[in-house]
Amino acid sequence: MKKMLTAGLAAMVLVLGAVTAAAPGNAAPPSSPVPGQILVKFRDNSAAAGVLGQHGLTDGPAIGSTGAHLITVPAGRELQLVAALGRSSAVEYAEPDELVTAATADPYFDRQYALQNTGQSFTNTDGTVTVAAGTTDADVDAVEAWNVTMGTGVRVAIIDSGVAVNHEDISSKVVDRANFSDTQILAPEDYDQYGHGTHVAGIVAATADNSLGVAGVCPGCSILDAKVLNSSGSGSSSGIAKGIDWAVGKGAKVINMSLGQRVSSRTLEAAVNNAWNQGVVIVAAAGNAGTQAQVYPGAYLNVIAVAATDNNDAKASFSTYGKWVDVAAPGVRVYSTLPTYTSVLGTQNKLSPGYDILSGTSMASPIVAATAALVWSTPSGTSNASVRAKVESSADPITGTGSYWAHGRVNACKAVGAAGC
Ligand SMILES: [Ca+2]
Ligand SMILES: [Ca+2]
Ligand SMILES: [Ca+2]
Repeated sequence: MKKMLTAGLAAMVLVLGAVTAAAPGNAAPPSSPVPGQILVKFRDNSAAAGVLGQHGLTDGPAIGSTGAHLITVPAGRELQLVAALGRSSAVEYAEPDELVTAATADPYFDRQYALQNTGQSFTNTDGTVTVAAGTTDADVDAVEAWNVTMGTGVRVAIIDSGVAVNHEDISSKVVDRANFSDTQILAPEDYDQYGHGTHVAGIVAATADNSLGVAGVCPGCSILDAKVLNSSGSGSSSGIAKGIDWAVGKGAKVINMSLGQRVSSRTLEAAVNNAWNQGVVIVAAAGNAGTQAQVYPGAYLNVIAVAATDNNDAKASFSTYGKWVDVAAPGVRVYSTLPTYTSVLGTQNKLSPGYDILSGTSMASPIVAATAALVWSTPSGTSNASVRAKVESSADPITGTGSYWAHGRVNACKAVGAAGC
């Protein structure tokens, strides 16, 4: 007899009946120069040394084929020297070397407090859910992490209800898929009729900077879509074990399981241990019971179990917690991709098609999975043990650390060794 899994771990969203629409926009920071250097192109390079010398500067290396030279200047004087050199007739142009941060030109980026919390409040597109202002920097510092890596090409397996095949912001990230559920794929909607896997996948890897929707925490990641939950959100230990094996064979570096069951399964544990022994980082939701009750696979030793926090870095009331839980991540009112057709979760929770909010440790787990994927493409990415250790040791020790969860709320910026966390 199959043991039935719980139907994903998304809690009901709260419908608050708010009426104001959120203004679209993006959170691109103002531009600023890289300290201590500027770019100068001379009309005649033979004049360079003389012109630069008048300002106490020396010539620097050429920038590829551009003809511009990278000139070292005293920090803080970049703009002043750009202006002064620009007035010289020997100079074709002088400009600051602009600090480039990951673009965030995704229309709903400002709803993604989990990635960058500026204390924003917002109302979802159809006006049914208002998210109250949170606490600045109660987030995983994803934008800062992207200055180091966007996780290009790292494969994350989403063991879930499938990923919609026609979604503008996530479907193209799926590099392979397989169905281990009892749903027969007869129509495009059957790939994720439930709606859970599409939301989880978007949290990991929605395309960034495409002027559409949202951004994943690991925008460069690829998705392996293992459908183990059927159109009602149910599956079996055996199905999930098959999904894990498949993901390992397809080169997954991280496996996310936003699902769980109350009873341990030796088959499921064996699949998890095999994946770990093959070098995969495994992440799972801690559960939404609001108690300390263990949930599997999250409770297995080789799985990072994830609790949910809100936009004030407080434990979500629904989140399972306890010392067996490894880390926390935002899981309350997380904005991500949804099927564009009517999904089961969408109907249950009165969600807008395309994008909307879901809450649950199901939403927290993929944030951690994506963070692990980013770490794989840094110098810490030498083994799954090393990646896991980095994700856990770099977490911010928010209130509850050591009791609600062992290691804190994850911080992608610190995990990848970026500056400005
Ligand atoms: Ca931040
Ligand atoms: Ca996008
Ligand atoms: Ca921070």
